[in-house]
Amino acid sequence: MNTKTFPLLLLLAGLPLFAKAAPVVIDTVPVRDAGNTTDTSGYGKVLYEYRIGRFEITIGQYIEFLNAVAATDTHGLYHLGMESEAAVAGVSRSGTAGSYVYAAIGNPDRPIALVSWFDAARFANWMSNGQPVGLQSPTTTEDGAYTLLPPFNHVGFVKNAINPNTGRPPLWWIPSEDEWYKAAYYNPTRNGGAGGYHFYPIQSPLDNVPYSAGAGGATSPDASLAGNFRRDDGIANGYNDGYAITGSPVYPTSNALAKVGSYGLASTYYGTFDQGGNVLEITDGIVNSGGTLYRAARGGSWFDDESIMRSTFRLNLNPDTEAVGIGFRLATVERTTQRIRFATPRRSQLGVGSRFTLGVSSTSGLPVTVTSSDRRVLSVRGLSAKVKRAGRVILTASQAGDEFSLPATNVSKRVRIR
Ligand SMILES: [Ca+2]
Ligand SMILES: [Ca+2]
Ligand SMILES: [Ca+2]
Repeated sequence: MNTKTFPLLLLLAGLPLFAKAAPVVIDTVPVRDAGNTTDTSGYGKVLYEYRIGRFEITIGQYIEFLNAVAATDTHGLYHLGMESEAAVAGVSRSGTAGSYVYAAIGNPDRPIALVSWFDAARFANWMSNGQPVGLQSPTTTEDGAYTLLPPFNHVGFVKNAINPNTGRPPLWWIPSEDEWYKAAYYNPTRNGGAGGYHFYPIQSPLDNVPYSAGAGGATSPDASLAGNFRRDDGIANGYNDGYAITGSPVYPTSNALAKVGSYGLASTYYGTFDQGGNVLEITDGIVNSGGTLYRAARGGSWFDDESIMRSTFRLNLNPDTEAVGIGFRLATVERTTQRIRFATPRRSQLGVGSRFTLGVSSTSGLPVTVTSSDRRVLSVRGLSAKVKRAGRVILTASQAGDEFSLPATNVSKRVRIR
């Protein structure tokens, strides 16, 4: 073997380690304006920047999850209604326990329904753990963003500060009620730029009541005010005819879900879609109602009328409740900026034959790479520099960032060896 092909073979041999299957990509939007005011409802203030799913988690994304961790479905991530409930059917299951396989029924870009807070938490764990494949265990679904221990019938689970599987903060989680609420209703341009809230999760200037209309909202008087929810004005005119997708007040015996984002003109200020309607969304909020603790769900569903979409309404959910109108979206980190600190090498370090350690680091703590413009003058290996001969060289420090940090701006130093 010659030395030129050796590194290539090494790379190929190592490839499966890096080419880890991560089929689920969740499109997210940044929610900035940290430290915004609270709404009169008491919700919506968030002191930090974060990101939230542009769309509800889809049937297609949930199928990837099921096929990764539910060959044996220990914790009931699949619900038989995902095949049998005509209004929301989207996932079929074949095979037997130990070798279950899941496939889409109809359009996989519709939201997944019939999931509980625990299903959402397990999906968030799986995403935070890098989408591993295997049995439902602490390294796949049972730990990560949430450490889930039986019994699975109460709300006493809070988001971990550190994911034990990665040693870093969880990358994905169920949005807190404030995170969900701010993304849905807040608009920093309202009230002459002082910021304020919309009444529905649509940035309508006058907070008009939305129209119930088929996907796209084209038949409604205003597609920027349309959504998938139930409203009936008793006039058969293509909108407000009952259930939005079927256009009928009769409970649907066919699909009632819209493809996520299909009301493309009816977004929130931050650019999320369907926070009102389609599926009601589970949050991490905990509600004490008459001494019993529930999870808060918001935004209403295809099944609900417009009152459930209002900022003033929240639904109290048992954490193990699964229903045809219930789904979720996830939140993730907004990557922070980082800087490189790079101390100029001292003249005493720059004699020919000298070796020294480069004084370079990043504010994120991530390792910094330094390259030399002329390795015949000064070579760099790791952070060790070796001065070889007189000349001029430019040392460039870079840090590419990771899931938590943006790339740093490169820092260069001109060095002259005498
Ligand atoms: Ca379930
Ligand atoms: Ca009508
Ligand atoms: Ca929704």
